[in-house]
Amino acid sequence: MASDHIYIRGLRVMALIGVLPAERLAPQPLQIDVEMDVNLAVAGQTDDLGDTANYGAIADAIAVLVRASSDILLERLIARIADCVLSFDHVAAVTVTLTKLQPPIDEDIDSTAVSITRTRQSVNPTVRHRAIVALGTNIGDRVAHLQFALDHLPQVVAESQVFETDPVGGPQNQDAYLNMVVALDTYLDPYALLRLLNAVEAQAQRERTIHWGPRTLDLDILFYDNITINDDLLTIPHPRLHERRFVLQPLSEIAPELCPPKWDTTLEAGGVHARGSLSNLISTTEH
Ligand code: A4P
Ligand code: MG
Repeated sequence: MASDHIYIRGLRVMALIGVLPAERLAPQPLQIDVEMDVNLAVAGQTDDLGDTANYGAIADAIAVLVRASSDILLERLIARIADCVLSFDHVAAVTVTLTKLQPPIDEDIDSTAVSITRTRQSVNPTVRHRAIVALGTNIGDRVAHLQFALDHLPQVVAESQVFETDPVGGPQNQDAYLNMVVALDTYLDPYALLRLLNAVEAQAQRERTIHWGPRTLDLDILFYDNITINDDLLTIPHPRLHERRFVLQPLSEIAPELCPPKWDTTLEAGGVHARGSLSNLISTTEH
């Protein structure tokens, strides 16, 4: 374990949590304290945020996750917070303390709390997993939204070009999308990865108002290792990927073996235009 630490202290968020009927009805105040093991030596030399854990982004991600919680036990919520923190680069281990500031107990008591320590090893005793994620955006500064997503995803090991694509489905006269596909190396399980993607979407201020409507950022899991999931929360492989050139064209650049045979000749052509790499777009686009 590194002997360097970064702390987030006294993060206070209202959340729905608890076993009692009253606790299921109204959010209550929680406090989150986090101690992260991060090797600070490199950032100490380079002065570069990319060489350390970004505590601002981590605090935002925790707040979004806790606010959206409806867990019953502190034990469940704290495990999810630890997962979330460990998904950020450079965090080798984390100790989280989760405190109910107004516990519903008939005694004179200040607070109740649970605390856990998790390391990357304890989350993943075996191997890391390979996930393929599709990104889409058609509102505002689309290039910045893609970059925001890449900055907040677990380790990106392959990245397609960015494609400008005509909207498929949804309301008339939506603006064009930017789409791309990335491969991630992650120790998160599929559900923890989905929660992380939802938190990143929420941080990009996505509003889910219209089905298939315009969005600042949409993050879909296309594949996770070679597993199949089909339940209320997740469908993997993504059910509509075979119909969509805006997914298959970028996917074919980083994992052609995952595309259905002859997709390029059977799917209707057009509506998908390569715009080059994201880093190239960032350096050439005003935004
Ligand atoms: N969910 C289930 N499986 C998955 C998965 N594999 N990955 C659940 C991610 N989420 C998954 O998603 C609704 C719920 O799906 C999630 O809460 C999760 O539990 P959502 O993102 O809230 O809703 P949505 O985006 O409206 O639906 P969805 O299914 O993501 O829409 P699509 O199919 O991705 O279509 N045209 C162009 N050119 N480019 C686009 O990117 N995107 C769409 C959205 C439509 N037209 C487009 C594009
Ligand atoms: Mg989606």
